[in-house]
Amino acid sequence: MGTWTAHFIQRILDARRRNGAGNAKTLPSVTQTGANPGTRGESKETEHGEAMHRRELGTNPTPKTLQSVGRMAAMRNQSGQHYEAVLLAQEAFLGSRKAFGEQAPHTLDALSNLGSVWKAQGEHEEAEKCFRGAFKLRHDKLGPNHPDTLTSLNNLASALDSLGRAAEAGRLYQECLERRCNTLGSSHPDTLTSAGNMALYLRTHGQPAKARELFEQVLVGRRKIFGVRHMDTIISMNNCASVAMDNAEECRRKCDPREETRQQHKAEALLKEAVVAGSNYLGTRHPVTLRAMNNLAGLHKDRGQLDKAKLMYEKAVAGLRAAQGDKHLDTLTCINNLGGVLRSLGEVDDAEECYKEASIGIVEKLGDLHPTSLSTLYNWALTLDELGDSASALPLYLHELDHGPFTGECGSKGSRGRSKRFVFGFRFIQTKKANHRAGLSSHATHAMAEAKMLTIEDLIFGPSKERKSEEKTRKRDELVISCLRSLAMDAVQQANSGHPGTPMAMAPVAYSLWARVLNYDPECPHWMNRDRFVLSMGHASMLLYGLLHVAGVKEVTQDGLLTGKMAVALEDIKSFRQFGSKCPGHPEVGETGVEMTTGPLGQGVATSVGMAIASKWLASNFNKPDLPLFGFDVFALAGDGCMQEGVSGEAASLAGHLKLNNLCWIWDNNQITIEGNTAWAISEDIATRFVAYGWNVLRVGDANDVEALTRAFLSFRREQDRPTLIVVDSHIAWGAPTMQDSFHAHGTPLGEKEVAATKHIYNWPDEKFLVPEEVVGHFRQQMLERGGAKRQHWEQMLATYRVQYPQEGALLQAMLDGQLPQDWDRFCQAFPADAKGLATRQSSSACLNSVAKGLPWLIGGSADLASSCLTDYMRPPIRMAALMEVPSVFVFTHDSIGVGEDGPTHQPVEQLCSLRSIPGLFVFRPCDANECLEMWKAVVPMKDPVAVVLSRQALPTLDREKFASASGLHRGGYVLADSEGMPNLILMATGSEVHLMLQAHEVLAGRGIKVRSVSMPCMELFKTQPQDYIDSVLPRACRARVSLEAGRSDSWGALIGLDGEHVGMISFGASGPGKRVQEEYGFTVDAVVMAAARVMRGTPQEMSSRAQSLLSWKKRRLSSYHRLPSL
Ligand SMILES: Cc1ncc(C[n+]2csc(CCOP(=O)(O)OP(=O)(O)O)c2C)c(N)n1
Repeated sequence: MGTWTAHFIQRILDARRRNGAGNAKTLPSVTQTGANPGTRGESKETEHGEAMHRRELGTNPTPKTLQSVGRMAAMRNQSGQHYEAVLLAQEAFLGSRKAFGEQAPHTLDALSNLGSVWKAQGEHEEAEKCFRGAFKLRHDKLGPNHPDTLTSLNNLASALDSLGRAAEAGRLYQECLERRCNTLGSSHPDTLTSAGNMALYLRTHGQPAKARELFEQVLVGRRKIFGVRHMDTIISMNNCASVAMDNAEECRRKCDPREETRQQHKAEALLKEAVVAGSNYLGTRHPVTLRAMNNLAGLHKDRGQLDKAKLMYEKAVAGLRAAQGDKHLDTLTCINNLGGVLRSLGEVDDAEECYKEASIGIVEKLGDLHPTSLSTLYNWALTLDELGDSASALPLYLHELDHGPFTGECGSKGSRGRSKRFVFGFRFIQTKKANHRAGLSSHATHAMAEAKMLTIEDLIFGPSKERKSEEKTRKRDELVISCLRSLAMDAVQQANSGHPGTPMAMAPVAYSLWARVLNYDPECPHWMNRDRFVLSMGHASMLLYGLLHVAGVKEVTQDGLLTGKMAVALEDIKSFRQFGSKCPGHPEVGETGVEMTTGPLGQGVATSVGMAIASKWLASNFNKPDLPLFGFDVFALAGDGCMQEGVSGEAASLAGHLKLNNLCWIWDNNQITIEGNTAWAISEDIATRFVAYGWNVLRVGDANDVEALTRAFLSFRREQDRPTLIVVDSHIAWGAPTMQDSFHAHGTPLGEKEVAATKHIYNWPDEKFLVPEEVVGHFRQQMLERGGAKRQHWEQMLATYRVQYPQEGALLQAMLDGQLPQDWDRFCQAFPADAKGLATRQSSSACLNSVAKGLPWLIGGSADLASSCLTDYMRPPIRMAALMEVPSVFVFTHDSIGVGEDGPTHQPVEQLCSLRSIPGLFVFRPCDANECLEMWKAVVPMKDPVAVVLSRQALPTLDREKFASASGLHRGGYVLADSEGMPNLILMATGSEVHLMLQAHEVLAGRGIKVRSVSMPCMELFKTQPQDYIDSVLPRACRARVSLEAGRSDSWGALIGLDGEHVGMISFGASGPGKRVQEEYGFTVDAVVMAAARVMRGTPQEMSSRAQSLLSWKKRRLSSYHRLPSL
């Protein structure tokens, strides 16, 4: 728990004590049932029992002791003390493992128990690992059909479901159900439990009809076996009632009131039965009874039966208080619901009590920026307002106005139509807020004045003594922020170019993040599990350079060695944007600690999604229950421009889909771009778009509010299910007297006078590039205390990991060193000759899968197109990969006109040449399955980015007895077929055209020409060979050269020279059968033979004739338009 959170909670408790919260007016139902003595007594007992068992654990752990510790964990878990529960459950598991061995039944029970506790805490990845472990061990020991194995399977399915791996979860639920059905019969209680789980799964995954059918079958089965007074039967009643309520809602949407009422009656009857049976048989404090009460109360409320709803909520609150404690989120939510009913009944005093209690408790649990907190605080404000206490209501309204517009979290999680309700909820709240803003202005002025003295903290926690000591820290924070702002102004001014406005606006945001939240050690910036920070708005680079300098980040060479120097020295900042400076105009990955090269808007945030996936991948591949090595978070700072780029939307959609809770984007909502106000170009509701992507959307209304920013970041850290977007309202060039909020401040130096005036406003000395010791100390100290300590702890953990898990440790090290596992290519096999052949995208896919078997960290992605592309296709980030020298492999298919019927839109005749024009990128176009195989063998160890260009149509697999071995690919180009002696004609080709080349070769050789055919799968690789080799393949003496490729000629000039000729594409292709299209565009043996004759005569086709062909293609298009019948 962060110190801030602990402090926050302490303040709530102090305030409550001061306010005499223990004696506060309690709700009628609470007074009736007593103030929860059960829980308190129980917790004392629990602590005593725990201490006793711990003592025993240390000396003589018996199964009984360990089981008791496990039970304690479950009890703590139930009463919402998740952290303590995890500790106890871990203790029980580790104790059992040590005492009885890994496979002992007690150990496996303890492991399952630990999984359940993790799950309750929302740590689904941990839970999944425990359940999977228990399942595997039970499966091996007890067999697949043993009841314990199937219980583990069921648990595993539920953890996977929570992790968003729905398809896998569904399969496992189904398997569990089938196994139980086959071994126990369809009416066995365990089978019914499985059917119930399956039904729940179907309900949450959009199959309500099937879910209803199953739920009803389960209820009938349970009534038969257990009768009405059994927990499982009551659970089934609850489930069937929930389905009926869903149906009622559906009918309301479809305007079918008669069916709606019928469904409501059905739900009501079931819930009443559940409440009565639950109360009599399980007791009024049992979670199942309480769930029924809560649902019944909600139903009454929906039907306008407020008195009944009130009664039922009161009962539920009393039960929850007794069973789960006053502070449990379920209790607080129910109190909030009760508040709503009381308010509707006009019992505003009591409603206010409810909202107050719920607000304090929920803020304590979730932080004051969480959507649930915001709506509860807002409800509280409404009741205070109605009671005439506008002075108290106002700061709550203001808090909500500042942080709440994007928090329309109305739908319950997982319910159908959730995103729609989100959006409607959001609109609704916005309208309400607008009304309140208007209403506020009519409040009495003295109330305003009085209220302004109060802050939300004052209201919730009472006036605080700590404020004074915080004042000192606040002043130091301000100094760092002013320093960052001034450095940006100075550097841009000195360079006389650059972007000062955004660093000035975002300095407090970056400061809050780096100083208070980011787990990053400036002494060791290459620590693997560090949090990542991406400045997606690369033009604001001076913000990043300032941060790196003031935080004292150390330089790391490209080989990963610390030099002891500053990564960004003040001298580097002084030479901002100058030739050779370590501080170029836009940030570039290198020794400076920049994590991502940015500049093209949107690309930084898009890449941050990849980074967050990498963090999850590392965690799921290397973490162990007791050694969680990986789990870093990724933060990206984005501007309006990033949000406008399509790529950010696609990336955000994927992040929402994958539920990347380790990803946080911060949107600088300054409403200014290069030309002026964003309103000129964009009017969509960006925040709502993110709500629809499934993100957690928070808002901080003032970029200078370091405390609110910190709370927002901590709120992100608590989020379990979704990525987070923090919308920060800011002012570009904040503080500049004439430039603030002006688009000029985006990309123009402010001018000496304005810089001086702005520094005066910041209360900062008018001295250039001033970085006082105190500033560095304050910033660095905070980062070192947190990030440094975490890094050191991590390194100890890594050392233990290497000892306990040597195999994984070695794998991790190899990965870090950029080495390949031994015999990584052992699964790769050559292809036999085959005239019919395979599309290279198919052979490449087979090779890639063989490579992946021997190379565990080969990660691929293919959107949802794997079956049609068999790989992945993408282009926008290739330039960045080449610039950063990241060894990514980009795979393209549908390489040219051979695609055929799909037509020119799918025949990228220009791509090959344009890819080849990217510096540092190696472009491969293999001609058959064996070249594919050799290509993957060549690509995997490469340290450069690669583009692989594959055919969709089948290509023959060449007989390598007849032609040269495909291993020639490792030199980029090689002689595939030859004649005796020095050639007097050289043919060159790639990919699909190699086969045409070989046919022409045969004809030409038959005519006595000394022809040589060269396969050129990767020009860039060929050009890196020693000149001797190049000359041996392409002897300078032979200048009669013809290249063949179904692409544009642009990249062939260097290889064919002025005397050569290219048989390729001049215009776009056409739709038709592939072979026909190839013939139409001149890919025939005759055409190649004619070209050969021309170059051998020394009269290659003239350049202008290519232009003529293009012109005639254009004319054809024009005339076909003219032929259109006139209307
Ligand atoms: C993909 C892309 N398109 C266009 C640009 C040119 N460009 C650089 S900054 C900018 C405006 C960005 O506005 P915003 O993100 O609001 O930044 P701010 O003005 O707040 O600094 C544009 C269009 C670019 N860098 N990348």
